[in-house]
Amino acid sequence: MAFAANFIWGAATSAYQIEGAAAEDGKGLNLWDVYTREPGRILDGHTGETACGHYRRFREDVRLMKEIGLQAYRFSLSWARLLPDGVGKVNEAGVRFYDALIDALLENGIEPYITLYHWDMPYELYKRGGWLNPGSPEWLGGLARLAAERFSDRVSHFFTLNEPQCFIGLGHLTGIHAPGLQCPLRDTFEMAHNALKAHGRAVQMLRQYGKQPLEIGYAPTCSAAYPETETPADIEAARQAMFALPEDDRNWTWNVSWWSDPVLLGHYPEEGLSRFEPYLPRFADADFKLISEPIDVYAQNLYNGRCLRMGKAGKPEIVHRYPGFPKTANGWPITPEALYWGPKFLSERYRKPLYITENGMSCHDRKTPDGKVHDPNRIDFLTQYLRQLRRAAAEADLRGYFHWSLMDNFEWEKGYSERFGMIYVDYPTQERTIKDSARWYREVIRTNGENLISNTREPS
Ligand code: IFM
Repeated sequence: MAFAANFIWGAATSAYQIEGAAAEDGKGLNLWDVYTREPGRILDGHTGETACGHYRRFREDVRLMKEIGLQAYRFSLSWARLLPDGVGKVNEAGVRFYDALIDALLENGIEPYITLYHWDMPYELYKRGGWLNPGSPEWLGGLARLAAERFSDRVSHFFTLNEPQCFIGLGHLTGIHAPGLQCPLRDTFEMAHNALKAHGRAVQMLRQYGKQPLEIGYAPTCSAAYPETETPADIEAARQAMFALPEDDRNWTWNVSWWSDPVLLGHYPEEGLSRFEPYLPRFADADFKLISEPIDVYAQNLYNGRCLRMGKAGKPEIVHRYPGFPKTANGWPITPEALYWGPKFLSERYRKPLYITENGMSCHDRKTPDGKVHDPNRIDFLTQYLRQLRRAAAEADLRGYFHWSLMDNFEWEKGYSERFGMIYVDYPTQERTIKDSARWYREVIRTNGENLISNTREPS
């Protein structure tokens, strides 16, 4: 099976991770501006204040995207750049920045895909209770309306939330991300519910104020489950594990079903309603109508997975990784199977067209004396993963793939120590260098993935 002829090949970023210009042209403070200034929060005290300087260098970055041959670029809106207080007065300089970025993309034949929320809540809204405030769905609705009114004449692809698992779990349970809280479980379920309602409200506003028919999606993350062998029993074990809930309640956000069942099936999973009962707020029936406001596409960020077999007791059992199992520079396992089994199981359950909106790896990249950045590990990683995705194309309605990331950037609590980009950024000079993987990706795009299989065996 091949990728569909209209399959989209792109790359992704997020505002706080690349824009910089944290205090320029009327931008308000967001959670990350405040959090990164606290000693000890971020490796080596890094902040996103300057990041990749994309706010000033976006034209150069769009030129590089064109050189790589990208068909699409997924970026997020800095909420506080557009609405410094989160609601109310619009910062026109912020609108002008995104206008110019969108125009530059279109002039270069690159389709813009906007993510509304990639973790950078305006600080003024945090002071009002953040996601715990029952008004938070309306706040995101306001951002969605603004985005529709100002950008949807030229942009027709929108995603609402990026990885709610992370901004609730890492931000409010473990506290390793902004705002750095370790909240009671009860609060986090209420925040999650508000975030899901915010997703629904954003969908409504995009539809109502969109200037053309829009393709709207939702972009959670997951670790896919894949079977040890392709026997029906192991496949079933993986399928069950893919949608199961973590055993440790304080780890509850790391799952697929709590975040996606309500959006696509209109209810929380039964298993969760009984397991988490002691922590749950009261849910109104009307909430589920809002949360499951119809969307057009499902978007999945997907980096790796877990191997499962069916145990003797008829229960899924984890197959532990052997010593020396391949891993990325930040220690994530390299499991290409995730890009076959993940899309397959997600499509079976949710029956929606699917984008992979993030996938990639952190490598110890550096510029060598020949002036280049050789990243064979990334090419190998992507070759293996994309072959599996190509296999999934036979069983899932796959619409596109966005590499994470377009360029090296601020990797949250790890600062600038992790390099996920296809473009190398030398932070002291802000010089960009296209890595070998980007040149290779250009060929993937040009051949619509056919070069992934030339001279090599198809994955079985
Ligand atoms: O950099 C992050 C991104 O912001 C969200 N998804 C995972 C990426 C790599 O950690």
